[in-house]
Amino acid sequence: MKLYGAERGVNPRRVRIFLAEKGVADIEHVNLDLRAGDNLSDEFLQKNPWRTVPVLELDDGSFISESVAICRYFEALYPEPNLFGTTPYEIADIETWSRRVEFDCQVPTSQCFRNVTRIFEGREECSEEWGEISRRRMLEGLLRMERRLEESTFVTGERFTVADIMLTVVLDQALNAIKQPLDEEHYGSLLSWYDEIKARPSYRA
Ligand SMILES: N[C@@H](CCC(=O)N[C@@H](CS)C(=O)NCC(=O)O)C(=O)O
Repeated sequence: MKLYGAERGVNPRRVRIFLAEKGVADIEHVNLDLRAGDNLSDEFLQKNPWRTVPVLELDDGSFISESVAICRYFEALYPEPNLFGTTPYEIADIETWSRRVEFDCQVPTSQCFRNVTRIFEGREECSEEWGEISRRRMLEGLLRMERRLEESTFVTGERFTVADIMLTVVLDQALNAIKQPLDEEHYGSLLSWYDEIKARPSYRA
């Protein structure tokens, strides 16, 4: 199997952390330079018409091209450690929190990053105003996660799941790429959770 990704892309990173948590190492990694437009080539278009990474190429020549779908594929191949839930309730609860992280936190964070830094200017319309609106939405989304983490060790409760991986890449992008300061007073539980996550070996993936 071959995994097409990009070193700094948040969605490829979700898959890399997921694989590290599963202990899966026998995958060939192909790194694309998104700023240089590697993902826009005709060759890559054949692999994923959406022109995004990650993309997993299977040994039979088929492709899976959504990060969560790739994670689900690996969960089915390697059920342990479980990251998507086991009981019907737990599966639904992890899905609930994962979607909250994606819609309330990842979407505005990504929109803030793309519009404030104008990283893909020339390929997409950029708006400073939309970047700043997205920043405020990102901060609101992260405050909701702060409230959650005041009462819960991990995003979905007392064990690490895929929802924690989703929040990890959001926080990385907010703090390191956007350089958004998050103060202890308002985001203390979120930052403590982040310290725990950064201590896991999978964080280096
Ligand atoms: N929903 C997709 C999103 C994939 C995505 O947007 N990937 C970014 C990198 S993090 C990308 O390939 N961007 C290239 C571009 O926008 O040109 C997933 O979860 O895999």
